[in-house]
Amino acid sequence: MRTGDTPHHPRPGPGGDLTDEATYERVRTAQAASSGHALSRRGMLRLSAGAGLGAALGTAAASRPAFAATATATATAPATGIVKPLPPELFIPQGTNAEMRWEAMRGQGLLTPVDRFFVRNHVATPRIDARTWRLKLWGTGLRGAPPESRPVEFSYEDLLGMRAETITSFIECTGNGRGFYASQQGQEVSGTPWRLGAVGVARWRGVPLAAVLERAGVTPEAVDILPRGLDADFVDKGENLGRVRRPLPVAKALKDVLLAYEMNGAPLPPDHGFPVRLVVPSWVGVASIKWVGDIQVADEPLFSPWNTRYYRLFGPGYPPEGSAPLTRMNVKSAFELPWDAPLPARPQVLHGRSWSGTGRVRKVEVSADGGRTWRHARLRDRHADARGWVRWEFPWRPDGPGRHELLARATDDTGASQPSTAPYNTLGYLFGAAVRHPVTVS
Ligand SMILES: Nc1nc2c(c(=O)[nH]1)N[C@H]1C(S)=C(S)[C@@H](COP(=O)(O)O)O[C@H]1N2
Ligand SMILES: [Mo]
Repeated sequence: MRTGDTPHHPRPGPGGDLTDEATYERVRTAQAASSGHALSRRGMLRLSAGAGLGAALGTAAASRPAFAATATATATAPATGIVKPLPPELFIPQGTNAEMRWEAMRGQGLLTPVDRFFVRNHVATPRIDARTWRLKLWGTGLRGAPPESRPVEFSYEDLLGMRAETITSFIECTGNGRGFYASQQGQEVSGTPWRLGAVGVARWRGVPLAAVLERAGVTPEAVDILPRGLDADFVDKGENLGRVRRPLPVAKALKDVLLAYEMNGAPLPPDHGFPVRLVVPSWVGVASIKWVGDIQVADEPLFSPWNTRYYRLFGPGYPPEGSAPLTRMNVKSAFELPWDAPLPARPQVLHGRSWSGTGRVRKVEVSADGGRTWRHARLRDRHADARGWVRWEFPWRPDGPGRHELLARATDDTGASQPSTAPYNTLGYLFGAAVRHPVTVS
């Protein structure tokens, strides 16, 4: 829920409602064609597949601004680069990332405590000094078009002094559930093989990005913003892709995006973006840039590897340059149970949660016989924030000892639901099928 009075009236962006994926792609393609940058689809594919995308496109990646040096980016915990403790009862290690164990949500309220909130890091968590940190806005979409070398600046104190807003929203990695493409569908995909624990819901407090953009002098001609993290350059198989950054349409930026400095009532922890991160509700997790250092505001479409070679759907049925850049997350459900949970052979109540980036969860059904029969679960949080999740309960009497497969599927108020198989894509994004959760009754 958005609190406080809300004087920001998001106007439709200059190219229509770019918060919708299909519109986004159509408008962007037209804009790219007319902007004189001759960024054809084929050209973009070539660039995104080859080296030096940022340099070739002349975006923020190309130049290394002097102010990058003001961030003190140092790796911390040697193994993962993650600062907070990762006790094995709460987390599953996933390289530089940490996945939440779903049994850790059992008995919790609507929020995911920070001690178990998943971490998705391209590189190590940087340690940033809030006293010297500055948020810098620059680019052709601001009045007077400040260059990167003389940006409009905001200190941490400046942001704390602006009118705050609080929202409850999930952040979910686009690859959440990716492991099930292989284990449940026999399909090979690349990327971190998460189960369902790359999602968390928190209460985020901060300044509406709209207020900061307005104060910085955003013009009606602005089209895209490009927030960039202060973590180290991301190197993919020997290729330096620069710092993590992903363009966001101005329409979405003005709508409901937060520059958050608090998570669940405390200052953002280092791993989740201290001092300030973006929270882009309902959208793919990568949009919520952590440790944001600067934001380019442009009067033309912007590109980075994170909206060209990643975070699109690739594979059979998709054009060579991929689908439109991914925007909203899909519908998912998870049981608050260990994987391969041992369960007693008596009547019991199963618990879980469902969430959706496309609407409010209205219905959850559970199958305890591998998907043959389904019964309604009881929703506990029908009126909870639509950008969070709902908890549900399902009374179950096991029909006997042995291995069972539990499935849950939710439907939101747009009618979006969870199919029995997820459409394949090579990078394993948006696994929205009902997950077969194994349990052993004895
Ligand atoms: N600067 C920066 N921002 C980032 C990332 C990153 O590696 N660097 N990872 C992104 C991805 S892919 C996800 S899913 C979310 C994860 O947020 P969390 O680690 O707070 O759970 O942060 C996003 N923001
Ligand atoms: Mo992600």
